[in-house]
Amino acid sequence: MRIFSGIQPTGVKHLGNYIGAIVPYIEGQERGEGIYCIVDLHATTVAYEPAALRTGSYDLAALLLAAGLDPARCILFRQSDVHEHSVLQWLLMGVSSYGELLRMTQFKDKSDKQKDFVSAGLFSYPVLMAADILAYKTDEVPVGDDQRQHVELTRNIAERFNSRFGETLVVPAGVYRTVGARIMDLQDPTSKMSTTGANPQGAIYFSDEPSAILKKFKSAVTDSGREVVRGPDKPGINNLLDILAVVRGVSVEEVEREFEGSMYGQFKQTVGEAVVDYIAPVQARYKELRADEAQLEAILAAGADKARQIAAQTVAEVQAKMGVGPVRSAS
Ligand code: AQP
Repeated sequence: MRIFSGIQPTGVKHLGNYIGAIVPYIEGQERGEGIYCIVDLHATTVAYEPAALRTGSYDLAALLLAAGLDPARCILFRQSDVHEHSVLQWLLMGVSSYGELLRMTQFKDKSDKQKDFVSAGLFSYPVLMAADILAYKTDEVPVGDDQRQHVELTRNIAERFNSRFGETLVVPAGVYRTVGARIMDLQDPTSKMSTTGANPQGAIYFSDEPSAILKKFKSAVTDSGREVVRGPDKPGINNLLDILAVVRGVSVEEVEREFEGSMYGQFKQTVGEAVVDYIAPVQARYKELRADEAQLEAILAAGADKARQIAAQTVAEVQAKMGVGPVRSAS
């Protein structure tokens, strides 16, 4: 069982990234061969600061290690260190259609946010993501719900390649949490919690102090009702129920039972305190690990060496099937 996922080294990671992706990564390294990639090339598709991108890879490596990734049990590496990703992206562009890329909702959302320049990289981003995944003959891709469309595209690309050139690539399955696959913005609970969200008060960042976290939950948008129960017109309460259920490792129904008859204010206070306690140990370990940049670089370099061996094999197979490069022996 091979598990692969990528995460961008941009901005400070938030509770949505943690619950939707990072926690499943940790679980993945217990279940199979986990391969986790800091996708710095993806981050170059929108406006960015080069110096912040470089240090962002160390920030993210430290956070992933603090959360529980263990380099002895999984492969953790930086995308740009393994050139095979970019080579495979180009090879897969020939089996990706312009029309399907145009339909990607993330491209539409992110291109709308770019003021005066939409890069071709932003448009072809999902093919690089497909290359990231397919390079490792991945079985499972743990991601948040917002990546569903990209995983579907990856499956289509793999199937199209196999039917045109012969069975070569593994068609991966997206794996999404049943609760917590889409953590919503605390100020606008109809939008996902996001690094590039409109209001920083809507996201819980790993750099937030406990007092800031409690304040954000206190001001979380709810509704005019009074009952702490799920409902179609209660996106704020639904989100807080999901968060508390995940953080405590219980079902949403159990949380509803506990807060029967409680006021929204009391419920929000409890969710805030639970989140503070949940992320405090990760925040503390992060500070220690982030202090040793040389050690982080060594872990990423060792991970890249392992990843390259697997990806190079896939690229060689793909090139051979496509008739790209010299004739190779069958070995
Ligand atoms: N709100 C969320 N709830 C659950 N999972 C989420 N993810 C992102 N937001 C939520 C998952 O986190 C993983 C890493 O995401 P990324 O760093 O590659 O960035 P992203 O998907 O573009 O999301 P961000 O961090 O919020 O950035 P922007 O603002 O650019 O959209 C992915 O598995 C993602 O599904």
